Amino acid sequence: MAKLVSLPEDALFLGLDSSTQSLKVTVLDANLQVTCSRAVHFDSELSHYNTKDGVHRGAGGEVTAPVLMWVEALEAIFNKLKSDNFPFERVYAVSGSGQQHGSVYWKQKCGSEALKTLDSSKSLHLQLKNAFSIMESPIWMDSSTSKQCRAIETAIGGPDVLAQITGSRAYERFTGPQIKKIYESHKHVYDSTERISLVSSFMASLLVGNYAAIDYSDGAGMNLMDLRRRVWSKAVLDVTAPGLEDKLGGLAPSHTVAGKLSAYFVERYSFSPSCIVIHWSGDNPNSLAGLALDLPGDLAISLGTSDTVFGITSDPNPGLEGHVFPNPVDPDTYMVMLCYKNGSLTREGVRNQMADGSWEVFNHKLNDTSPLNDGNVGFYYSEPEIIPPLPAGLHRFKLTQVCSESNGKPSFTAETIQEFNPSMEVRAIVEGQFLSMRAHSERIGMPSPPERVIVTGGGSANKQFLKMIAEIFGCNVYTIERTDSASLGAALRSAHGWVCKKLDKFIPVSDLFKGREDMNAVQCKLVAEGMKDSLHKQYGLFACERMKLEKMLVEQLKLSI
Ligand code: XUL
Repeated sequence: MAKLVSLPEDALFLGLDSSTQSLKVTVLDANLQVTCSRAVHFDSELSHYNTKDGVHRGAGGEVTAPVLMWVEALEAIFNKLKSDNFPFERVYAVSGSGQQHGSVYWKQKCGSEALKTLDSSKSLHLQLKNAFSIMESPIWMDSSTSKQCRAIETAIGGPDVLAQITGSRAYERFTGPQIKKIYESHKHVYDSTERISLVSSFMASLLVGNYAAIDYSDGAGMNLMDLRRRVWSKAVLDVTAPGLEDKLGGLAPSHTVAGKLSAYFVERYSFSPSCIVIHWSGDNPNSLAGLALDLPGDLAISLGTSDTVFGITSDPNPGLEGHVFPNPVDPDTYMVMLCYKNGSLTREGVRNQMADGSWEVFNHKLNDTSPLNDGNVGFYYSEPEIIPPLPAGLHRFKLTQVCSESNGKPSFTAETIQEFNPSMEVRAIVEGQFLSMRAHSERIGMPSPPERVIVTGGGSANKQFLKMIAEIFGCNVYTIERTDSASLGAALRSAHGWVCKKLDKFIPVSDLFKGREDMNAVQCKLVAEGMKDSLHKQYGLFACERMKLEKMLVEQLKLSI
């Protein structure tokens, strides 16, 4: 029987999630059971900031959010807990999750000064209204920095060199290109900035009453950090903006302590003065923690508006697609992430056209066809895709296996096809999406087969999809019924960080789960069994052929992959 890591009986651990549209909180007790959760919705509850879906959209792809709205949301959520008579004094640690890549600019002389001299009888946002050099923070939805991305990549020696150093090629939403744009277009604002925080480290700064370091996992979403050495890359800083290192401050392992909760919150809400703040991290790293992925080979697939794949590996291979971040709950391993733009809406488009808008009909059609779809493969992009970078469009091919070549390996010919029948079309879209996930996750360093796949998001309700994922990936597939994996992950990281601090050493987060198998985060359900069998092997060959077709399409459409 595994030894239980004991937590004080009365302890509560808070996980906040400052996401694009809301601020949420999830509270765990000493058995790591969720005892309470609350949320503040930006558009409706802080409507004076006039956001739509939590953001302001400007010209040329600019997307920002008001920094003071995030501050006010923090007050609002604590006020809600206060009116619920929440026992703040039992909270041992707080951590959090922030939408990745978004950045906050603290004004010279005003920022840290304001944080350090907060008066607990006054509201937080009023005291911080002059603390920022930029009131509108650029966020992950911003796509206005293509020029800066290309300039950084060229100056550093190419996109692959940047990916090798930082874990990702340059992306418009990443913080380095965003900072470069501010430096180039508003130099005086850049010069008047004392510290640049990420949304995650910004929220942690509010809680500790001082500038908090950026954690390794979220730091890797900036195109500025040396992924393996976990320091700012001087070479990349030099091609981004002058004097940047001083403005970024330090980096810290995600499971470590950012500081004690500031007197402001202790006095205003009656938190215990010994309550600590564990470094915040990005929403995707927190979700990885919230889904209890903890071992190399664990993979999660979220089937939503966009599809996201993330997993843990000890041997990442950063390249021209996807992202590699340090694992937020294990400094020795890495988290890989792939974001697809064409997810559920594209599947629904095919369902509407080919299956009378019904998932039932869609699934019948899937059953009419067999795995591998008689060699019929398709690429379905109703939106311009990121993986691979292709414009909206449809491409259909028929693969035919030809006699083994002299080296004995099977080879294929591919013929362009104009139309598939509805059943083929239905299988081609889903099989194509999952084959792409397998091929790209292997390319970025996930083992084949993975240890297990956890499927979340709306699409995880479709049993046929789960069966197909098990066949394609060749491993068991599980589902987890949680919609708040980021705030749950933050609450778990809060407990994990508190234990590591108490023991004065790092312990694997899985040690926390031992003996607590009934807790929400680890309660995943086996929904489909998969095997490393001949079908898995055959799908592997198809995945390779698909990658060749994908490369050809990218070259044909004159876009660099
Ligand atoms: C990840 C990304 C989004 C945001 C959403 O790279 O840009 O998932 O983190 O909050």
